[in-house]
Amino acid sequence: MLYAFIPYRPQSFSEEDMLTRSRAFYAYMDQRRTVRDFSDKQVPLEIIENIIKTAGTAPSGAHKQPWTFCVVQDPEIKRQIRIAAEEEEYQSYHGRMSEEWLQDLAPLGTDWHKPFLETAPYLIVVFKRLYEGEEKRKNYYVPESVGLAAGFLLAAIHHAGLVALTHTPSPMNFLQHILKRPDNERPFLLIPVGYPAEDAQVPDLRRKPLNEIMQLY
Ligand code: IYR
Repeated sequence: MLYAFIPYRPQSFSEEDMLTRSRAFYAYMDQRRTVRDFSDKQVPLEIIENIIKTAGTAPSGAHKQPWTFCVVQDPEIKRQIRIAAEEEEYQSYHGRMSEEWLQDLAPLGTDWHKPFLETAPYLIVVFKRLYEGEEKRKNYYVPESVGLAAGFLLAAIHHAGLVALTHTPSPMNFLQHILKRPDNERPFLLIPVGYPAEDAQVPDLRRKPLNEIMQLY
């Protein structure tokens, strides 16, 4: 069955306004930084709900929307997640990650301690959904779709004036168990969200310039 098709007339702008808007949006997005030092200051739940609604506007294969965003604010569940994540991360930093990987991470100064998993007011755990329903109807381009939604999520978090960390404890199947997710879901990203700590610092890194990331044909 074909969808009903309806007119699409998005807002449009003059070329001059498009230039101004695209420059301003780039400048704004370029201020986004991954943060590892969080304040414990509370954030109204509705802001998080709006952010997740925004993530849910991402395109997806066959419009299957193969994602679930679990929002954890309960301190006890955050504690369980921290304990489990730190156990895995301890193993990763002490033998599971290759020498090359550890060298690549060294400039970031990360280690197996993950206090932000308890400090941040919310943990958004993004799950990908491999299939739907009893009859296991397939979802398509699941990692691409969920990756796009996660990108929208990060942009919405930044736009709201909050900060986030895209955390990937590995392996992260403990999230499946702690959050009692169904069999068709797999954890994709663990994203603490909140305000930065007053003394938060970020590495003074540089983003690749346009000529290194764009090829014009
Ligand atoms: N998951 C670990 C290690 C880690 C891996 C990458 I790739 C990073 O960009 C950062 C950290 C951790 O969260 O510490």
